[in-house]
Amino acid sequence: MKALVTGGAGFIGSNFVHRTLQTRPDTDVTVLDALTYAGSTTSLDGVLDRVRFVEGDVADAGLVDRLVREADVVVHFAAESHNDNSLLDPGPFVRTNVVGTFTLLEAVRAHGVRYHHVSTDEVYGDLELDDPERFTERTPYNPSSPYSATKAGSDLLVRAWVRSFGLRATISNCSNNYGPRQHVEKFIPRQITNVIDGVRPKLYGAGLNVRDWIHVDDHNDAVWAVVDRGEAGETYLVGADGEVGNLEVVRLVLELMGEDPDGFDQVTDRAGHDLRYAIDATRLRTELGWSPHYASFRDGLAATIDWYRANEAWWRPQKEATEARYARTQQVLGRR
Ligand code: NAD
Ligand code: TDX
Repeated sequence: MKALVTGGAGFIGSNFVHRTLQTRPDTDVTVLDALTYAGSTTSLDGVLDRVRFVEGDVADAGLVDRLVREADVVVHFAAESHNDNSLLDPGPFVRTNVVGTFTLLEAVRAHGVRYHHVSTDEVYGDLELDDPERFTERTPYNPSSPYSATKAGSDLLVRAWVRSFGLRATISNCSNNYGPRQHVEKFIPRQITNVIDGVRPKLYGAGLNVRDWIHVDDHNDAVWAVVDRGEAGETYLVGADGEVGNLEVVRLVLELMGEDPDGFDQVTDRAGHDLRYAIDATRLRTELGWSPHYASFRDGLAATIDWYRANEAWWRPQKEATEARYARTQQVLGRR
């Protein structure tokens, strides 16, 4: 099978490429990635000679048309992915997430290629801490941030292209991923690399917010399950019953790294901060037979900490610029 993987030099996309070549070695993988600040070919170390790597933009219609024409399936990970950045500068989110997805859909439509759209649970907005219902495939869209609004927009384009043009497309909406090769701007790697640097972790507000953590390999196995066995035109939610509060995550990172669990700083909260995400993945489990392999968040987190300790050469180049961006975000928020 010839797979075109967009965003394959980013966190989830690069793990998808590694896992695909491990578990389905016959797959012929082409990666299309613009190598923004969030992408690096170092994330494909060890497999670069087994893939075709194309540096380019998913909104480049000519390039996208050429690559899609040659593929059996397109798996679309490329996106601007960080909520905090979308508060400072939403423009690239609209361009990559909305216009980029539109560009792919037009190419997929022209060439009749199977398309899988990787999306997020954030399109559903947030839940109260005591909401008895979790997100399901029937939850109405209600995004909060520029990031999640552009992801919601891209999902709706896919749904419209299915209905209007009969596209062979599926969508998966997953909860928060963790694991190796995640950019240090994101919550867990930021705190792990802070602790390695002797800097106290930064918790937004009181840390009451809850995220539903899933290991990136479990997410990527779900993506293949949907590509292989999902019904065209359908949406599947992906989650591993991994709800943990942010305060507890920070304390666990510190504890696992041999530090005082109370050795963190509380900083200005994120504007519009979603309170809680939680996924009901019954459909994926029952209809497609998927289940997660990482049973315990604690064990998965410990393995992730080991990875960051062993791979400083991978993350060190990102760290300074990321913390400078956070200092600017705090300044902007502080003036409100
Ligand atoms: P990431 O920011 O780590 O990687 C994004 C990749 O896309 C980078 O390699 C970047 O260079 C590339 N890219 C950005 N703009 C591009 C463009 N215009 N053209 C081509 N390539 C471009 O993101 P991630 O965390 O790996 O997320 C991947 C996908 O999964 C996204 O669509 C995101 O919305 C979705 N998702 C992420 C999570 C999560 O917890 N990280 C959860 C659910 C869904
Ligand atoms: O320094 C921090 N301190 C902190 O308390 C950072 C960076 C984050 N947080 C909080 C904010 C969130 O409640 O931690 C939680 C997780 O933050 P992020 O890692 O930025 O993730 P989130 O905003 O939940 O979005 C993630 O999951 C859904 C991904 O970045 C998205 O791409 C995905 O769609």
